Amino acid sequence: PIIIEDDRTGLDTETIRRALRDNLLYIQGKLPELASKNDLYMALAYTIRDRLLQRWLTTQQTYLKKDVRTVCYLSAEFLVGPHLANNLINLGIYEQVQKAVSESGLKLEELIAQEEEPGLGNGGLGRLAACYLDSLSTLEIPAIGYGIRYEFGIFDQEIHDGWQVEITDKWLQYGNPWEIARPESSVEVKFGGYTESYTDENGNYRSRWIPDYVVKGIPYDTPILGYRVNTANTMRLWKSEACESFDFGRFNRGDYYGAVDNKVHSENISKVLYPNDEPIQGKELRLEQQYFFVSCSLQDLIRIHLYENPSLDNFHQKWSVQLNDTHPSVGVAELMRLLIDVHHFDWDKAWFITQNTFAYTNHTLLPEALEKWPLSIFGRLFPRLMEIIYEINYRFLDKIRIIYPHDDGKMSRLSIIDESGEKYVRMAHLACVGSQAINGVAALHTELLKKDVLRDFYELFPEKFSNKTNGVTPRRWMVSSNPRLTFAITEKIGENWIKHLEDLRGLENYVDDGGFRDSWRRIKYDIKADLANYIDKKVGIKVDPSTLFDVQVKRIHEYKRQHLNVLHIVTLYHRLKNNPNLDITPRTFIFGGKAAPGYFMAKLIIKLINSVAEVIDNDPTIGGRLKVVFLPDYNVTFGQRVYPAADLSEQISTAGKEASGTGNMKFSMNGSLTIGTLDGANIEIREEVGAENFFLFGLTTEEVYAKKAAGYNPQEYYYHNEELRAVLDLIGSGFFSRGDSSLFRPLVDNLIYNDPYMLLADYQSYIDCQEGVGWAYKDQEHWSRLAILNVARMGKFSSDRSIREYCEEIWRIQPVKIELPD
Ligand code: 26R
Repeated sequence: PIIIEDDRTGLDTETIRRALRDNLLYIQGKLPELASKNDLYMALAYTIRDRLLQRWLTTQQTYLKKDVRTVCYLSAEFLVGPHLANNLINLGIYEQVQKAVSESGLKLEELIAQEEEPGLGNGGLGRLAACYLDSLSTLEIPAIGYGIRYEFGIFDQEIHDGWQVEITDKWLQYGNPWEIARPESSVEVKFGGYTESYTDENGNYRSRWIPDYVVKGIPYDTPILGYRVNTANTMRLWKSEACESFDFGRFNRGDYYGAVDNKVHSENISKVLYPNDEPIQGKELRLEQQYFFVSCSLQDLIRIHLYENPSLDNFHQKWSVQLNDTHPSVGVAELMRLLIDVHHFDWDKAWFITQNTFAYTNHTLLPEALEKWPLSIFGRLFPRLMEIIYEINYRFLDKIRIIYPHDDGKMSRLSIIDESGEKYVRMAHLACVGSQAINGVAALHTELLKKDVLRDFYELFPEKFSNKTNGVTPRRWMVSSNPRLTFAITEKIGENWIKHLEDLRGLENYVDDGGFRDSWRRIKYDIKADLANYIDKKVGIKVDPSTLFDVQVKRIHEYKRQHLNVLHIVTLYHRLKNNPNLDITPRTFIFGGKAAPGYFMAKLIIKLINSVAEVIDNDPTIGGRLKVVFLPDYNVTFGQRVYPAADLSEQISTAGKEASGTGNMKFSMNGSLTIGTLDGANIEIREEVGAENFFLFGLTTEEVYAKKAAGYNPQEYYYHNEELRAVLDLIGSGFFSRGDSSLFRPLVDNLIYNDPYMLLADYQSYIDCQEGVGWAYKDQEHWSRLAILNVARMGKFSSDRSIREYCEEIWRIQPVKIELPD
């Protein structure tokens, strides 16, 4: 007999089949014979969500009962990717569900492909937050991820005539089965207005904030299940709404449009993700977004805390709040405000709690990407926070004055307020002063933070600084995206590596096994053939799976140097034109990535890639030895397809510019070799896999600095390197732009006369290194050895390792086992 409970929780094929039918009928309201593929996907998603709910509720109940210490990850972005396949894998019911679904005449893979991914992030930072949520649950750490439920995530990218066109991402249009709205837990957030002082009933002198308007935040919760554990943590995203849908005062005065203004503005706050990983100067709405989700989250924490504790005195003992870059750093001032104005703490006690609650991760070295907000905007939107920040700064600088007497330079460099011209609030300074720990995301990055960007803070409190090298989750980036490789590995070394990635070392025993290398190559070939089919379907280009797949997927940025990759392609093309019988290793160059809509040069790079692709494709003398493909709309879903299919991973940023990179790790874990500079986590990847298994080129960070200091002149390279000059001239001449010599002029001139990212200085070294890659690939046995060794030595780059380090050294949080009731 099947009891009702089983239909919601049972994991065997028969129960799942029943549940699917049930959800289709009673949730989707569809008869099986009329159901669309999406109806079936939804029915399956609800079936799986039911199975998560029991674990989720038990997890939350356990946390409450045990009064645990919890980490709270504040992030403006969570780029989680599709949920269905990962939940199946983590629950351990992929096979049962596959069977249940196929009995209804369907393919599970097709239903999985139906899911629209939530694109609630730009790139690295947002995706890292998602990997960390996965690891937190898998390691059974009590955690909440707080962010914004953008109605429109990162835009969808189309390519028209070689140019990027942005399309609104309507990810919610068919509903989101993974979230649960909790309107009963809404909170209110103030904006604008003024502050006043008053004396309370006990004669205490206090401040209060009389806002201009108040916005309501409604939480939407999504369960994040760990791998083969019962822990399901919560990702809580806030949606903004107006407090009253109409302003009745205005409405009654006949001002109908004025009355809806407030509603429209309130709802705009969580409307859309800013698609920049570039500074967005003075966009008020972006600052409102940041404060909105941070205030909602801190109020939520306080409410949960007071539910379990008599006061907030021990707040910092129960919560560790991680600031994912400076985007949520206004939280430092907001927690002070809540403690002082609302909960009547005195300054010193509030400051002690605040400083011991927060920790700050920096994700970028680009000076232009360091957030600062004009005082004029900040003070108008948050008058009370402005007062608090002034007070924090005043007390902070008072201490500095004693440590560094008569050093005005020091004072103005450290100040939270930038007073060198127009006044700004420096968000990184607020984060540094208000946190107990500060970290970078790769060894080199942390060193550069200490030496350069945050040098004065490092001198002041060296004990706060540490490195936490990024990692990625092997559940999504190997098990889910690369089942064939997963099977091959597991067949040899068992499945422990999925939770203990260092165990991949065991693969080293098989590098000399010719049979293993053979099947390794066959698997890679099959995956490449799948991708080739997909490429043909998507963009109508035929690519040959036996060619070297050379892949660069990431946001388009000058510092990431996609155009250096193009210079290599044009160099090969130019050589083949001059010497049609030249023996080169046939390659397929695959690009993917979005450009910020306002970033002209990045958009021009996309156009250049597409233009070069077209010319090469239409040149019969090339005979398929070179192919260039730009795949539109790079996202998590496509990443899962492309990393497993790559032979070569392009990690070619100017040394000292890429904080860490995480794509570099995903490629390498899937058996692709890296060509890269000594930048970000590349350095540590090379250290792990061994210098002989990594294609290194380019200037080091020190050399980059030295060259800049000595007055870098790209023209010298242009004039002294004949091949380089020929390549740049070919692009500049209009050869790839139907004779239009003006189209790529800005790009070419920028390289010859300016070259801020030193492509020309690294050009020859890159070309030579690529030649080595080509030769190495010709020896397939040798290449397979290197690929296997790469995978075997990637243990360090699991996000489980990163999260363990955060837990031990910053959060001081321990796992809590979740037992399901029987
Ligand atoms: C201030 C502002 C508009 C802004 C600047 C930069 C907004 C967003 C960004 C993107 C940054 C923070 C980002 O994504 N950085 C990336 O973080 C990854 C995870 O740590 C790193 O791997 C990657 O090197 C880094 O560029």
